[in-house]
Amino acid sequence: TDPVGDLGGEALPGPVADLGGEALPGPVADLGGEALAATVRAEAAEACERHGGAVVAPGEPFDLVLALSSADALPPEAQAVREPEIGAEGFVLARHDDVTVVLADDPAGLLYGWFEVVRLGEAAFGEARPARAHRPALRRRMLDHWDNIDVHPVMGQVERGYSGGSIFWRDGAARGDLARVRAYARLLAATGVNAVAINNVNVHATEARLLTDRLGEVAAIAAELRPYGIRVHLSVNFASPIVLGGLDSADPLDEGVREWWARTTAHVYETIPDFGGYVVKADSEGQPGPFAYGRSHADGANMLADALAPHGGVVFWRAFVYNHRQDWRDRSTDRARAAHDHFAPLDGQFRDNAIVQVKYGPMDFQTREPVSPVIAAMPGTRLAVELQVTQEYTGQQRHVCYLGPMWSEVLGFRFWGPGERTVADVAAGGGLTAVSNVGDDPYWTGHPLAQANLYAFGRLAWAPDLDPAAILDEWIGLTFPGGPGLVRATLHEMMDGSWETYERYTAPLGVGFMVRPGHHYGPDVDGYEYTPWGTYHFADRDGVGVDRTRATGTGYTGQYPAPWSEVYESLAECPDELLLFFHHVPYEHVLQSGSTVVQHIYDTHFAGAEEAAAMRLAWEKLAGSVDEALYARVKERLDEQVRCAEEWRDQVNTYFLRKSGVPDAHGRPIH
Ligand code: GCW
Repeated sequence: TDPVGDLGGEALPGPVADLGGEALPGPVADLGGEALAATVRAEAAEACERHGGAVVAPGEPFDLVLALSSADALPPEAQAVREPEIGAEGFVLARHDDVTVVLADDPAGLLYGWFEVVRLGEAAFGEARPARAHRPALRRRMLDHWDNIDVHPVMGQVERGYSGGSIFWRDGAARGDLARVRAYARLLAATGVNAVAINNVNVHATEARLLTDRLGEVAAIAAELRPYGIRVHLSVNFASPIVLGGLDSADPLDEGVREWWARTTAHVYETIPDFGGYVVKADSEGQPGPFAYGRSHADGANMLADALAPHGGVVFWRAFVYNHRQDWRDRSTDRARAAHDHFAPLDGQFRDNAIVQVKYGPMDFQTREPVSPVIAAMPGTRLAVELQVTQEYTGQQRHVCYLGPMWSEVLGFRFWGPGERTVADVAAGGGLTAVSNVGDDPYWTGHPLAQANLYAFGRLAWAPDLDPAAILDEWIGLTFPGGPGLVRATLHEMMDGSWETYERYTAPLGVGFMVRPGHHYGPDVDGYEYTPWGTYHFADRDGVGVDRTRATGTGYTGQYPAPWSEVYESLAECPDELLLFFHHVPYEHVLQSGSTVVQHIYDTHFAGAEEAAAMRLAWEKLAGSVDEALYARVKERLDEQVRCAEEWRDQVNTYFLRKSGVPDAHGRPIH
């Protein structure tokens, strides 16, 4: 059968609400089933070994039962919590009569139920708990690795990676020993992630071949991820028919090209029957794409979707398309507009298994951006929202910056006002994806505390309305088990507000960038100001900010539906934290907070640097309470964070004092 075809891709009408996660048909091959069930059994046996207890045969007394709802002889405790439909990957958890029950319709649900028991720890075996069904809000919960097989001359092995080399690739090939990949799969499954793309979206020559003659290496990695319910995806090069197939075109409407993709994709599925699909960055930052043939992004995406459809695969087609060779003198071009300008007109033209993957903001993973209006503009298209777990613009895993609160704000954002659908509701049709922050570093993420971001991503993809502070609390409990209360309290003190701290000492009021070009670490206020990248702040002697209004600016505010099109347009109503994203204002402009723009810049930069120093003091109290090597690693990073925060403070404050001539109201030292 052809499950994707059943939905009639072309005909897909109507509102996003109709595109709910459940509607997208599942994978054809359920290869994972057996392997997943074996994983749950092995996990349970290992836990018994570590904590006492044993896995027993039916008929003997037990404290915990993990059962498939379809099992022939369900014990009465499990029968009691039965539901007509738990659904893919979901589970019911209950405790009654001193027995804890996990019941699921499929082995994946058992796996996630098992990890819920692990999360609860002893509490899972304490007081009675009424049966509660847990179901993932988003069907596709995916991490994209920007990993290269070869070490790229400029970007290194992992583009924007801050955790050492790749966990998948080494010395020009898939690692011989993939044990760590298996451990990674386990880690991800425990957070709820179920899909991974294993190579960079910038697909260089060597990596392009993963699709064809190097597919065996992909299969070897897939075999390690499968037992934990994680499906492998590949980033592919749009020009593959030329660079791999020897054709003279990659035109998506050319029959020979389409046939090449169909054949190549069929071969991928012969080798990896539960392969997830493709990720594509096309016509973006130098990557090839359909524009070369005068075709649209829908044409490009649909060609790949058609090749994948017979096998149940999907293509994630990125909406990160903009002109990266802009003339900085040209005030009419606005990079923030680009994704919407390119993609909104194509709504309704994408196949049902083509998912348009949209960065959460219109620019590029900045510390503070408005939510991308593309997410509201394509009701007839499956959309995935893309986050960045790797901290390219948020301290590169040298700074503590817990991103849970940012993502939670994004996912809970309501384009159409209170009571209306959230970003997470829209993303249910396509998924939530993020750039991974993991490498071959022994702590996984370079900065040990950056693990919390990986964990929070998976948890929010499963349940977007979870409270980020509660997620952090779970992570602390799982990472420092049995640690004294001081550890928990200190980590909350350091991390709960760390995103806002980072925001305070870096680019102000949503203006973005001001980072060193190229590597993007540390301050350089004018670093991008006269470059072709389209990321400007327009500071002059009178004021700062980008006029994106309809009245006098680039018109970007018009890409939002009401009420936000009005709120952002209005100087009085625009939220302070985004003011300079939407408006160019004089330095003495008074914010809603009552402060002027320039005084706000001084105040937040002094405060942010002080908060970074306080974070380090807090950590120092933990000497002796946490593992020594881990203590040292975090301490060394905090030293760098404090240094760098002061550098940011001084460069930004000095810059604006020199531009504006307005002194700090409190007379603090500005250079
Ligand atoms: O943020 C930018 C990064 C690039 C990246 C690009 C993208 C993989 O600086 O390194 O390329 O975004 O998202 O494609």
